[in-house]
Amino acid sequence: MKRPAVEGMDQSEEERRTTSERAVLVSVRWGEVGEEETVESLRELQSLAETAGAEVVAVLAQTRQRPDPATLLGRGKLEELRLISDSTDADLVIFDQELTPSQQRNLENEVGLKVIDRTALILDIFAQHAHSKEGKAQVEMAQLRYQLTRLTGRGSELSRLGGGIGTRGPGETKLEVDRRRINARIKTLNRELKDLTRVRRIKRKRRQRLGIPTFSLVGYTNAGKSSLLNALTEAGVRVEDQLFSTLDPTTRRLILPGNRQAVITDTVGFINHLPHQLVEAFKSTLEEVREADVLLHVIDASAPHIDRRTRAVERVLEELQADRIPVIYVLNKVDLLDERSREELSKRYPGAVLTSTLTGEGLQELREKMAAFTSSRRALHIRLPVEKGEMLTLLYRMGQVLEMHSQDNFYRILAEVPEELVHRFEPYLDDDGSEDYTVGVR
Ligand SMILES: Nc1nc2c(ncn2[C@@H]2O[C@H](COP(=O)(O)OP(=O)(O)OP(=O)(O)O)[C@@H](O)[C@H]2O)c(=O)[nH]1
Ligand SMILES: [Mg+2]
Repeated sequence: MKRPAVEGMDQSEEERRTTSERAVLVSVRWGEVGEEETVESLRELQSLAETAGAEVVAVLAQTRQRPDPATLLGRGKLEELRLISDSTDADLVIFDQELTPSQQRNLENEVGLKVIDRTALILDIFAQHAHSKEGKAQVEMAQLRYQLTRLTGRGSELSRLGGGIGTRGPGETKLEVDRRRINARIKTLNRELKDLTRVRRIKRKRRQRLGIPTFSLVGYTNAGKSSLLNALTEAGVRVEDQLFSTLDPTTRRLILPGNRQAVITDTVGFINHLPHQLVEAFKSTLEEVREADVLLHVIDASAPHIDRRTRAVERVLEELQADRIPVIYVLNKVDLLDERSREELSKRYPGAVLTSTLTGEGLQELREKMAAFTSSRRALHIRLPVEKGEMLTLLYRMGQVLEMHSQDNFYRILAEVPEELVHRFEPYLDDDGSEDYTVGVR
């Protein structure tokens, strides 16, 4: 709640946070980057800025042959930035592109305002949203690592242009510490995190010993992962229309059709250009993803440029070495789609489950698919007449198609099929070379 500032008294930290800073957004593009991509990226930067508590007062974009090494922006645009910042009474400038420490310094000198980049902004949001001990430690670690790369003997210049966005830590620690102290702090945090990771590992091992399959929700931030966890388990996890509302992993039990026990974990969302310091620092949280038996990749079906977001998520999964875990695609928020986009998306994401956590649509289908993924499965080579569309649908709905190509009037398919469905495909088994190995759940 916003309290009026009392005259003559220092503004409290809470009040300072709720008084929004006025931000100018800047994007400098070069090379082959399309117009559409720039607009989308700026829109996302705006939601990030607003999530951090800023008010966006102006946006400036420039496309150049190549970036200016000293300031990214060319001279003319730099002048324009100065004018806009003045006339809008801005407090800070946020660049969509990563800035080197010297570019940041040059820009701050030229504009006379605090200048931060996308990475610092994301780190700031994480700092505000970290609640648990582990979350705080991880964010602080990421921030210190980021700081460390930017310490080029410029002392405590950060304080020169004020605090606020880009300078906040998860505690109220100011980030003006020198390299030695940063390194010492990183060491302590490392130790703390190791202990916390150990506890989490023990719990996970116990589940694995009991043979309880684990699902992990992954996806772009704001796709509806926490909403889905709540809808499937009544977990009561915080859901908000803002970016990165979840940082701490939540694990819940759930009973799938056939009375099968499972657990499902919700964790931090991904984004385009997720700072690698964060991925690195959130290793223990993200271990939940790497150790899952099945991933539920939640996609906001109503968002623009879905494929780009999906790719961004997949890139992070690769970075986490989680890209070989079986995936169920969940196209969420379908209540916002018309019939045509639904059909188009179902074609583009074959086998995906269309859900709405708002109307409950698709949730039962998702439960069934999850149950199918937990039974042991067999890899089959299948030769299916093209007119057997319903069998293909079944394969996509309950199994996982690994390879498929058409030949004459047949599809030749390699797919993993739940044991209890194998008999339905027996008439279509491809004789040559059907090595059927059993794929079990760890
Ligand atoms: N229309 C519609 N909105 C939804 C649906 N599912 C979730 N939302 C909304 O989408 C927003 C984000 O939902 P969350 O569940 O917090 O998303 P998240 O993926 O956990 O987001 P982060 O934790 O921030 O990464 C909220 O405003 C939800 O109310 C849905 O099926 N339909
Ligand atoms: Mg969430």
